[in-house]
Amino acid sequence: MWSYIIAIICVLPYAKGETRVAIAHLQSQQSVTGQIEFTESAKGLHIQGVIVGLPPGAYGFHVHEFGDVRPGCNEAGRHFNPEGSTHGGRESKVRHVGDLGNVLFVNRQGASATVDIEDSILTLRGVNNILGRSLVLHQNQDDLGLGGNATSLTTGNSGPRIACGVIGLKSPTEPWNAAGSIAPSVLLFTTSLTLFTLRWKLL
Ligand SMILES: [Cu+2]
Repeated sequence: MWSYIIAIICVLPYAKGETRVAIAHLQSQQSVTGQIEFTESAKGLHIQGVIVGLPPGAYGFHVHEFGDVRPGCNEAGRHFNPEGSTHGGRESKVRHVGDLGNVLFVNRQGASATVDIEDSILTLRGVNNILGRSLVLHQNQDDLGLGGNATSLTTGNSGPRIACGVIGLKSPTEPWNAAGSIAPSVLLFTTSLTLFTLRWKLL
């Protein structure tokens, strides 16, 4: 009985899921820059940020499969698509996991795009985890798979890639790097020793 209680107390801090936040800094060979954050929420993932450097208009916006963001963004691979689906929009029934539709640049003291969306498909853990992949902004509007040709069903005809950034973990701090925390291996050893001692006392 006591051994179960002590084991639960020891493991509880590690069983508690902490909210993860990721970040991507968009960079380009032109003057396009942006900072986008991804925060775990009750609805999935809350994606927020601002992008600057393009004229007013709609521009395709996706998570691509690789985090290789060399200039030109051509090494980022295709859209992140673990289910092998056809391309769509963020609210389409059939879509790539990485399909985020378009961002809209408006002319407010110089054009900028405010991103503020909730997505129920993208995650920061599990099969649809986007950590280590890349966020890509395209030169043209994404037709969301409704363009009536083959490329519409793969890329949305959104054209060349003009900015990209790696999606990296921002928080929380990992247990091995947290001041005052106990490494999981030490915790396991301590728990085992406690249970072993108690067992002898109770016999
Ligand atoms: Cu793309």
